[in-house]
Amino acid sequence: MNKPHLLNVISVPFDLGAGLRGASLGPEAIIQAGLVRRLRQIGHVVEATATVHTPQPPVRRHKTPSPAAGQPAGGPAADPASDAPAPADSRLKHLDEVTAINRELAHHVAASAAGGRFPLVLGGDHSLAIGTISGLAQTHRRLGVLWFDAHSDLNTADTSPSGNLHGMSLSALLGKGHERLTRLGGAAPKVRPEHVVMIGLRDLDPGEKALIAAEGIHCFTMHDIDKLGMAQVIEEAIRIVSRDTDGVHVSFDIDSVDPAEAPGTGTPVRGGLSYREAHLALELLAEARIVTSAEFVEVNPALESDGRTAKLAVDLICSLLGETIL
Ligand code: B3U
Ligand code: MN
Ligand code: MN
Repeated sequence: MNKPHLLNVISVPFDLGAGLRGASLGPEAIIQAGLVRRLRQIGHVVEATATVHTPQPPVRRHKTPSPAAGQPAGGPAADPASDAPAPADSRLKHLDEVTAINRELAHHVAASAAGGRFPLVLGGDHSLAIGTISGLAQTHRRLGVLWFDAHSDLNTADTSPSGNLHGMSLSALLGKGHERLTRLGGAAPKVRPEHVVMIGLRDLDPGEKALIAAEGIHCFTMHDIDKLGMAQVIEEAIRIVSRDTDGVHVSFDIDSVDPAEAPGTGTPVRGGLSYREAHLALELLAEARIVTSAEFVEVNPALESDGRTAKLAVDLICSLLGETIL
């Protein structure tokens, strides 16, 4: 295997950036599925695992006044009687909580990266990429980002159909959107569009498509993957994210994988990566030895009974970190 990494596993049980509760149960499920033992078997040194907390209502599996697992996370309601556009903040659900957790997370990740560790963040919903990548940006001035996702997470308050901040994290990192998100943990932008590659896309909103075109963001949609094959896609992606960069981060939304393999996620979309396509992508990245940090997000154990999506996340993390078949 590659040189062993000194790994910091950073758990973030937070799900208020998503429309459904339950992704906050993801880190514990991934750890319980044997992550740390498997990483040590590969030969990595797993240093003390940290959990990043801020106050949020507990996820309940039975009916209570607070949102139940798998139920809408709520947020400020729009006034249907008013035609006037709502001020930006009221269309950003749980902005205070998302800002607070990401500030905390950015500190943890920045300290880990500055100490030469490999930060491995377990979410939680994908709004956490704001904290992870803002933390990384403190040591990596020119970070390459591989964003695996069914969605592009490039909405802003003006384009989002939902107001859910997990659909706005990448735009915030590119400097588009609310200042509290774009300037979290340092000046905007945290990453440059030419250093971002998106893989697995199949469900985009009109404003997201416009931003991709305007910024020239490199995208490999499911159509491209079908046509080219994952090996070629990753070869091209590696070339793009290693050109003129000083680190490469993998932001892996488990909903990039087909719901047949990853049903435990809040916004599943048909036609995703097969089990082997997902593994091959991460195995090829491990072979290329370019990845310096990663996050795995949107595992929602409340939406399934057999824990298979958390187990899949463990398998995928191990592929990325150098576990081989032989
Ligand atoms: N684009 C939609 C849906 C979505 C984005 N990310 C997830 N879902 N997980 C939105 O709400 O922004
Ligand atoms: Mn996402
Ligand atoms: Mn997604």
